[in-house]
Amino acid sequence: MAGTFRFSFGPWNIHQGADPFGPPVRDAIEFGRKLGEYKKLGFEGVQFHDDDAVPELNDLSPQAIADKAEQVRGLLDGEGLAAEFVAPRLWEDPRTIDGGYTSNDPACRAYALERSRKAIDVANALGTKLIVLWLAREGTYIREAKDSVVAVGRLAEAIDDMLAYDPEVRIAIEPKPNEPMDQAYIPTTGHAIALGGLTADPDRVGVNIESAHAILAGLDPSDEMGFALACEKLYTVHLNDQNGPKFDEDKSFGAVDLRRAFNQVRILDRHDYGSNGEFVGLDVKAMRTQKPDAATRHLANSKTIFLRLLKLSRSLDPGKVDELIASRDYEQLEMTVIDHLLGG
Ligand code: XUL
Ligand code: MN
Repeated sequence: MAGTFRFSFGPWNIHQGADPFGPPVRDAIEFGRKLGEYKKLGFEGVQFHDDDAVPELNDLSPQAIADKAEQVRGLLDGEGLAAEFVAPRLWEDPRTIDGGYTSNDPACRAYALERSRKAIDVANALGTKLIVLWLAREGTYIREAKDSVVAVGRLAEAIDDMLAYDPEVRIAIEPKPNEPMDQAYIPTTGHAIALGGLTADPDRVGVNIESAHAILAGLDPSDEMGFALACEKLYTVHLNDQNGPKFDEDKSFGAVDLRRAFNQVRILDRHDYGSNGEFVGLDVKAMRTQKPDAATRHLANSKTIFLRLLKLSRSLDPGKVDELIASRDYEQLEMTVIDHLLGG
């Protein structure tokens, strides 16, 4: 209950503000300068896509990939930072147009497996054993395009390939119901955990729950986290917020619905999330309107909101809550929670 938390985010969370309808509005910030921001903002962990650490890795030899990743490890060590995870970026290459592991083209599927093994090499050089799989294009725009039974089998086989490639690696699947695809094959936490059960080593397959993705699926993020915690599968989180079922907004944590954020903090804290070294990860974007000199404020704000909600969760009188639960007085429980959130 009284654990402390370590926070992480990915370099893509400091970005230039481009969206599908308009170009960047802020200058690019060089990777080394981004790393320099972490400690200043109070963060200890860095989340990576494979090519955040090793740009253009498709064109590099295994030795060149290892050398470049070692160089990044040196930068991390110099800043006193740890790599939290590496995620293979399987949604930009022309070979992943129709998906990676579930592509109908065997050559494209082979590329996806090879790229995933390279991501594991990068993770090893950076000093982490955690791989995040956001299954971006593993789905369809029209149902007839793929056979869903075959597709799920291919996802399990791809994960098996990674588990066999490195017997120590752990895989955190990041479910998302849609975007970029119309329908994704792994839309929710339950799907992700069940997919892990189809693999050769379910004990090494868990989840990364993103608040916004759960909300897009019409689900409550704290209950999604609770489900994963009950299954001992919550390897990491991507906290943020989302204003209803529209495009993935990646808003600052708690910025839309403070009570929903409060309940995420509460379930994590009450069940000792972090006690096995898990980070509290953020996946938040600065608004496109934000001027360059303050384009990291969303990160600091999200962390501050988390810590303020943590204080509120820990100061909510447990005796009073238990009493209201025992008497099934949920109207008063609701008012007690709201009073507490309002500082009353
Ligand atoms: C996409 C998303 C990704 C993953 C990492 O919606 O959340 O940034 O978190 O690949
Ligand atoms: Mn995410």
